[in-house]
Amino acid sequence: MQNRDTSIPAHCELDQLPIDHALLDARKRAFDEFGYVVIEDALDAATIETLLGAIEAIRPAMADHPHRNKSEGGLNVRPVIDKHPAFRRLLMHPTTFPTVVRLLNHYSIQLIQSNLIEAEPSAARRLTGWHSDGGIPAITVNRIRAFGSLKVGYFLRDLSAADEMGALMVVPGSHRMQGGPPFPSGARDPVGATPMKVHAGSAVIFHQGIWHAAAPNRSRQTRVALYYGYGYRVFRPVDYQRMPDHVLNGASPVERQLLGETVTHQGYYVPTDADVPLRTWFTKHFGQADVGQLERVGDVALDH
Ligand SMILES: O=C(O)CCC(=O)C(=O)O
Repeated sequence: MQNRDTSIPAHCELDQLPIDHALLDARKRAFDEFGYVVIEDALDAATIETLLGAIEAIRPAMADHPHRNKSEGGLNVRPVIDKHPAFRRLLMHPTTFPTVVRLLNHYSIQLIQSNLIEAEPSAARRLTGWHSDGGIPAITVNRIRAFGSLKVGYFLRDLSAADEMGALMVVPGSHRMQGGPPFPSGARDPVGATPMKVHAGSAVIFHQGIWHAAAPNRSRQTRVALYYGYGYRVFRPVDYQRMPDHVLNGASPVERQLLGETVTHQGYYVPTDADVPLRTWFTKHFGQADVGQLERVGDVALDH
């Protein structure tokens, strides 16, 4: 396997990101209803090869990583974005990033996690059981997860040939179900469980509230997935506090925002334009974002 990392551009210029409003609106409707959207061919063959090469490049150093899955082998590394330039370059990938922004529908967002998970074949275990995302405590409204984040799952090997190849499974619409989907007595999977039988290079973008798991992997290949989570900056990141300098060095202002940097004292909570340079691009393409009532707080002249 060649360890090339040139196929993904080092920087993605915002103005070069393709914006197809009809497509993004359709994805938003599907995401709101079903809790996920599939983007086929999100990664081209050269990019897949680059990423698989990067995984091999980090494998020796990561073999003893504390988050490695001990039960079945395979890598489980988080964050992964700081481990190789190829992972860093997925931060604003042109095929997924406009959709991420449209679905979150705001500019005050950032990367909250990045995870490489390999699921090796196993007759005995599935790698990840059923859950929705969001940490402790779960923030719910009427027993439904509040929406604060989503994940982009990139799948680097074909998972289309059978149901049990370690694919991501979801219960469509379960982000809107109070208390989650029903599990029939004795059943392994909840009602509606659906494996994402995607081709190599596909991305699945899913709402944090959707119930999901990894399918058992009874194939002969390791399932290789990269998950990049994005969320509103009023919440904490999942798997880092501050990105290392080697990741931040050379990053554009928007990339620094997405990598969790801020400029002013309350920049995560009541951001100035310097804290959220993505705002200019967002407003140009998607209009004014919701700012609640907070822009009225502050120095208000009494005669107005
Ligand atoms: O694909 C997997 O192994 C499960 C991923 C998952 O559950 C997650 O990212 O929250």
